[in-house]
Amino acid sequence: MPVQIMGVLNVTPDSFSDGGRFLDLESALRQARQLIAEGAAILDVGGESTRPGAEPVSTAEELRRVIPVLEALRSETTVRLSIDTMKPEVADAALRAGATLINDVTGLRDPEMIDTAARHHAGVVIMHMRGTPQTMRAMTEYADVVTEVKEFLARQAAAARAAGIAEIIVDPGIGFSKTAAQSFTLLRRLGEFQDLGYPILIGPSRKSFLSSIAGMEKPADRLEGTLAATAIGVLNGASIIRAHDVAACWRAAMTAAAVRSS
Ligand code: HH2
Repeated sequence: MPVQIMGVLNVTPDSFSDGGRFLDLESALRQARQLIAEGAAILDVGGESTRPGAEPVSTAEELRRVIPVLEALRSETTVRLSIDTMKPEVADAALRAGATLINDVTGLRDPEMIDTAARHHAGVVIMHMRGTPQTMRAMTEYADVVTEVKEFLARQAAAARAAGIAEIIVDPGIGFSKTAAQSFTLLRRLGEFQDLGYPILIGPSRKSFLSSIAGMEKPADRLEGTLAATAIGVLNGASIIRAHDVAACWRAAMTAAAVRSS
């Protein structure tokens, strides 16, 4: 399976690594053009931070942040547009504005999200997380993290299929209701998710699980860790990497893809 990079475009004041940088339309579009030039096949536009403890955003505010960006991008590029949201109303408006993929970090737990994707013939990224970004830090007790995450993804993918959704991508949710050790385990055992039969997406980019390693406490110091995680993920079967540093991740992913297919 070819490997693609999904470039992150956070139109938020508070995202953990790039909050506040792309809040106005012009800087968001400039960043989008940069990500496309670096090789992003998909742009993932988000208007609400999901970092641990982030403040929830109203539907109106999230729409105000993402819809103008999606509309402008749709008129100037053919790159695939994804909406990173937990709200069916935001997903619906985003799909009408030109997105074709819903990236839902709550893994379609809201049945309304499944209906929205089916109605628009959109693809979905089903990500595993327990609780919400506000509560997930205290929800990291698993008998076996891989087994439980796989079971959740299988169940949600089956519900999506039953609703007629044709394109399903699964994501174990690195850093979401996982300890650092559990995130490392998910990367090491990512190959086990191939049994599900769906393309696998991972989002290790700049995440705090890397901060458990000396020298990577700050998000700005996590590029090499991100690239190592990217390469391991691709070697273990990931076909989409969600990334802030698109050019670097693309090179790391292509190297791992060459090893995988050798
Ligand atoms: N990680 C983040 C957001 N969305 N979606 C998927 N499918 N997988 C991920 O791992 C994932 C995601 C968190 O990263 P970021 O968007 O940079 O931060 P924030 O949530 O603070 O905006």
